[in-house]
Amino acid sequence: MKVKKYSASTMGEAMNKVRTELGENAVILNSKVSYTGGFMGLFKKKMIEVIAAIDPDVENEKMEISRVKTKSSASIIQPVTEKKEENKSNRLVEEELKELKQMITTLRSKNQFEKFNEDVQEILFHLKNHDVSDSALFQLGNQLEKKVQDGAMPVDGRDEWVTREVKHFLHHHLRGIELGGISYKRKYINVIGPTGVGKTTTLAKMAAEAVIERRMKIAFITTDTYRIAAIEQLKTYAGLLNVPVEVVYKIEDFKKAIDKFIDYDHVFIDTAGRNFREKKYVEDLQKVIDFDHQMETYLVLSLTSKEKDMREIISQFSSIHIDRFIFTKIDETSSYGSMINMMSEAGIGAGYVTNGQDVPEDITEVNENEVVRLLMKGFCHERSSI
Ligand SMILES: Nc1nc2c(ncn2[C@@H]2O[C@H](COP(=O)(O)OP(=O)(O)O)[C@@H](O)[C@H]2O)c(=O)[nH]1
Ligand SMILES: [Mg+2]
Repeated sequence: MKVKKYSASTMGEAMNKVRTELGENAVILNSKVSYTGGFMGLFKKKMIEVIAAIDPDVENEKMEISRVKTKSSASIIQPVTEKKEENKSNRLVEEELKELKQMITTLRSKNQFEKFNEDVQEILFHLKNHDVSDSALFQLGNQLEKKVQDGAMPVDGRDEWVTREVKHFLHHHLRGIELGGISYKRKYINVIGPTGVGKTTTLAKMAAEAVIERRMKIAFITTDTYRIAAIEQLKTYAGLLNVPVEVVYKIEDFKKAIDKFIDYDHVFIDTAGRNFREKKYVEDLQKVIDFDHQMETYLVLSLTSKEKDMREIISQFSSIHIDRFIFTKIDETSSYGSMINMMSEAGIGAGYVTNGQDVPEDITEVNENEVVRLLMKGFCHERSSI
């Protein structure tokens, strides 16, 4: 608290002094009139004495308030877009919070695998993280639970035991479904699927294996004539492998290409996403190639897609018999369960998984061991870090 005394000949003058020195918020504590000087009671000078004070804390607080006021009034004149952005991000944060709350509530309220032994729960949660379907998980859970109750789970080497059991389960779960890459029993190898999933890149990887490792005489045909870049892309790979390419615009070109490659071991056919959605294309092509005996068809799906979309794609391409799936871009996801779900739902096995853009190396043929290896990724690590 700052206290000061002011003297002036008039009250107005005194107040002016106070205002100038202490500001508008000064408080008058006391004021009195006094007389100075003069002679024998005459000619005395009237003086006004004022004691005023100011509290610095109050002053600071007021200054803060006035700053806040300035800020908020500034926000009123913010550009509308900025305001909208702010509202949008607030809404997003609110939505995320809501989602998180829901997740916590779900986690708290039910552990869907609680009826199983803890060791069983652990593998089920691991596979659930991979998005393996609940129905498969409950089947696996029931089987494992029984074995655990019977004391079949060893104290040492539990991870290995669980891995073997998962493999055993998948063997049954996917029974009757053929896994594995090109059989080399059919001349034409055809990749179909939506644009951008990796058909051309994968076809080049598959062809490279035939040329480099199997020393086969192969050729490419492309019917993806919608984009110049798509033709150039395949021509580049063909150039690297030193094999011919025929670009096919209409069914007559197809006939000519087939004649041209009559003495080749295999012909790898690249397609545009839309080809096999067009009934006419399929009908025309069927007149030239005996699909059942001469063609092996791979439907390419990206593992980065949602399962719902994969189902939709499978049904869109149902005009043609699909021999096997190829799951691409597994390097861009950490959950591989959709592979199992799609295979078991559609009754179609997988030929390959691809894990990168590099041709020819980023491709692996699928077998049971590979599926289990992918699904168990991180499981042993999780356990040892507990
Ligand atoms: N990360 C990743 N990218 C891939 C993979 N396979 C293909 N791609 C990329 O996906 C994009 C589309 O591939 P492309 O073969 O042209 O697809 P298409 O339209 O189905 O023929 C290209 O950039 C490829 O390099 C893969 O396994 N992993
Ligand atoms: Mg392509």
